[in-house]
Formats: sequence, structure tokens, C-alpha cells
Amino acid sequence: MPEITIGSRIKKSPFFAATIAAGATHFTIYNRMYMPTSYGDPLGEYHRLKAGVSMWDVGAERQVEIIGPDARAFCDRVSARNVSNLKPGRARYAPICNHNGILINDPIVLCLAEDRWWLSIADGDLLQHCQAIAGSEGFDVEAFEPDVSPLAVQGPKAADLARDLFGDELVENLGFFHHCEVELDGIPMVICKSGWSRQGGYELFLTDGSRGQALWDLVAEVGEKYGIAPGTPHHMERIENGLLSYGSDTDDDTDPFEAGLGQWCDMDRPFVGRDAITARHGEPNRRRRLVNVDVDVVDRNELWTADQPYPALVQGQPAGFLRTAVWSPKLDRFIGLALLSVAHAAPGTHLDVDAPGIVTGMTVTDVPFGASL
Ligand code: THG
Repeated sequence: MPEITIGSRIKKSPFFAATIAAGATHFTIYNRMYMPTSYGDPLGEYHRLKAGVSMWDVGAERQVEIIGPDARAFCDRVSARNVSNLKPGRARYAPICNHNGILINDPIVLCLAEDRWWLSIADGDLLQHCQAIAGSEGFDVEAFEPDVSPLAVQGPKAADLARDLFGDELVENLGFFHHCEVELDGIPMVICKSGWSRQGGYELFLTDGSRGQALWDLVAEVGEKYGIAPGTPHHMERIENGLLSYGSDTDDDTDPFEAGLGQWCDMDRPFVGRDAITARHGEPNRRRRLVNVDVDVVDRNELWTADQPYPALVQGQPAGFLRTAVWSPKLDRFIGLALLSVAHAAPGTHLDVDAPGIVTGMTVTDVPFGASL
């Protein structure tokens, strides 16, 4: 296979050198940065995440920082979820749409202070969107990308590690999606009880990129007694547990309701995209739905993953796409996420998949996307 060139146009996270030294074998490109996706042992990394603790370079989850007197009103205008009552020190997961009501990101919104907010973004150019809306609608804010890079520690032993690092009191008082500023050995960060797994854990938002190696080394050293090792956001675990990967599970024309994020859209407020979504709700269907599927894979190689969206067919007619598929250690079979026409998205529906020699078909399961399988 050809290789991706490492160069100046794609940025490196402050933890990049540490991840290479630790043996990262695979990277993806996320927010124009390299982000590790494997250290060569996907099943081992999965089991460590579920039974121990794992440390992840998720520096590519960039922040869009919003500062100014209108910061709260601005965030509430761009967010499909109501964040108008979000308190400093709290965070909320929030879909963001363009004016056509199409999902363009699904960040965690952190209120740091009344006039200072972060949108901790998935892969997409949310900064330009925010700058354009702020300018065109006359909000008194500035939107920019600060020097902030999250390092996640995830897994059932992450709380013990956090106690050792930050002390019992901080950990006791930090509820889910709560955050605060803290320093460790002079390394400045914001700690938030969050992360892209359902195994529990924290994200350490490093606020001085020159200290990446120092933070990495400290976490690795203190975590040693819990068997910590480097890992990455893990598709097996997150698909088993219904976490959305914007851009993997969705395409450029996905409505937040189609993506299963309707529960996070507060439709009684005039956010960007609200009217377009409301207009679509008047139509007979919501076009498509993201569903869990069992996938019939030809070769039972547990490391196989869907490397592209595969067309789904019913009686030869297009019915949508199989977007993502992985082996599930928990269920002992291949599972995936498919974006399907509503007419073909009912539980039990069998669909053909156009992936000759790779996938023969798939069946919609009765667990709605968002729940754990
Ligand atoms: N951490 C940070 N930024 C991120 C992600 C992250 N940006 C992109 C991406 N991940 C966002 N995706 C999610 C999806 C779900 C959750 C977190 C990030 C999540 N949801 C909870 C739930 O669905 O129950 C809580 C929602 C809530 O109460 O607001 O945890 O991982 N920094």
C-alpha cells in the first residue's frame, strides 16, 4: 500500500512524538492533524479500555474558543441543543447544523466563564462557520483556535489514576461533564470528566502545547501501577455503545435526527438550521435513519473494518449505505452502522451489500442507535 506523506500542512499534536515513541502504528487525519488510531493490537487495546485504563492522544479534537460579551448567546445560536443555561464549569454534548439543518459537527460545549467558551470539535471546519456567523449576525465575540490539546484517560481504572494525579477531593467533586482548571507539576490544563467511550474517564485539556511530552510522561508513570498503556478512540467499543463518529457514520447531507441526535436538539429555540429541520419534519419521512446492523462478512478476520461506505440494496434498488463495520468482541460477530431509507430501516430488515467478496448482506437489529448493544 502507498503511505501518507508526513509534512507541514498536516499538524502534529503536542503528544505526537510521544505516540511515535510509544509505538503508534496507524494514524488518521482529523481536523488537519495526525491522530493515532492503533498501536498494532486492536483487541488488546479494546480489552484494556474495558478492564483497565488507556491513554489517548486526542489532541486533534481541537477547540473553537469563543470569547466576548455575547459568548453565551452566540454558542446558543449555533448549537442545536440549548446551552443558554450552561453554568461555568459544566459541559454539554451538542449537535451543530448549517442553515440547511445538516449536521456539520457534534462538539462538547464547555462553559469556562461567562464570556469564555470552548467547542471541543469533531472532524470539521467549525471555526470558519463560527467566524462567519459571528460576523454576519453581529455578535460581539471573537472565535479562534487556542493552544489546547486533550489527552484522554479512559477505562474503569481512570478514576484511581485521576485520584493519584489530582487528589481525592478534586475527583470526588468532579461530576460527569464537569470541568475545572488545574496544574500538575506546573503543567497547565483543564480536566473534564468526559471522553469518547462508555468506560468512564477524563480528558486533560493541555493548555500549553510545549508541555505535551511532560504531561504524557507523567500520566504514563503514575498510571503504570494500573497497567496503563497508550490506546486510541476505539471503534469496536464505541459502536457497541452507540457513540456517533461524525463523518464516519454520517455523510455531507445528514440531518441530526437521522443521525440519532434528535434527543439533543431543542427545537423551541431559533438555532442555526432549526427552520430547515422543522420544515423537513412536515414531510412524510425523515429521509433516512442511522441503525445498528449485524453484518455478514465473508472472511471472519477479526481485524477487518469497513474501509469505505458500501451501497445497501433491497431487491436491487438503492436503500442507503453501510457506513462503518467492525468485529464486536462482546457479541462475537461483525456489527456496523448503516444510514438507510426509512422504508428499509425497520428492525429485522435484511439488505444486500454491494461489496463483492467482502460483505454479503446485513440485518437491521432491534437496538436503536445510541443504546448499548
Ligand atoms: N471529547 C472531546 N471532544 C470531542 C469528543 C470527545 N469532540 C468530538 C466528539 N468526541 C464528540 N462526540 C461525543 C459523543 C458523545 C459524547 C461525547 C462526545 C458523550 N455523550 C454522553 C451521552 O450521550 O450520554 C453525554 C451527553 C451529555 O450529557 O451532554 O459523552 O470525546 N473533548
